[in-house]
Amino acid sequence: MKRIGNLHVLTDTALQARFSHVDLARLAIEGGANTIQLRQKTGSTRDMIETACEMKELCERAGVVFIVNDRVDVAIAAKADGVHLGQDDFPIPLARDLLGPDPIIGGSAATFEEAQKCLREGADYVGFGPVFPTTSKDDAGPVSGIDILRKVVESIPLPIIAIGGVSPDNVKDVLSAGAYGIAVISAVCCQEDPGKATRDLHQAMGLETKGA
Ligand code: TZP
Ligand code: MG
Repeated sequence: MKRIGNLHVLTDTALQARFSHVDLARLAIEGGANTIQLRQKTGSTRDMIETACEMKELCERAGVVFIVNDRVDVAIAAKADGVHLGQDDFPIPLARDLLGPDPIIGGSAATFEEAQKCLREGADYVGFGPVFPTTSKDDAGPVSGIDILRKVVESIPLPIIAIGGVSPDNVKDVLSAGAYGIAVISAVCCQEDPGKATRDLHQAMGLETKGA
């Protein structure tokens, strides 16, 4: 299986302005994130490529997986480890044609049927959710809850990354349902200290600290 990582931090500069994407990547890596996803919905492509290249370098040095949200072109330009695609984004089979077999392609699913579609189309993992209520994504779709997450985990033979309202308080429930890992925005990016917030998640997940 490809190296996917189980603690994904999605960097966000729309919900907060104190930290840049690169700041957030650095702090999240320090806190124990093992996958970083650049998630930027606006702005110039050139700026985004520059940011992605900086983030890729940081991640590579730390042995952390680097994924670009939505933008196959930016992922290619920055030699990212992969791309994360929603149901209305660049189609997964076409992305695979462009990227080749090795890069990671993650697909978003809000329902069981969408998770099946991700599998059919050749995704390497499924970002499933919102599992819990979230205000970080306007069109996040219905909240699945833990029971549907469990059904997806039991029926879809791919790593399932739970997303949407995941925090240190509920991460244990998500993992108990069988999720391979979690992806978060606000639980890291919108906290006073994103490094500590990542460490809190890391600890709540029971992950081993590097060098410990
Ligand atoms: N996809 C489904 S919910 C969501 C995305 C990108 C937002 C997750 O953000 P948060 O702040 O971790 O709930
Ligand atoms: Mg998308």
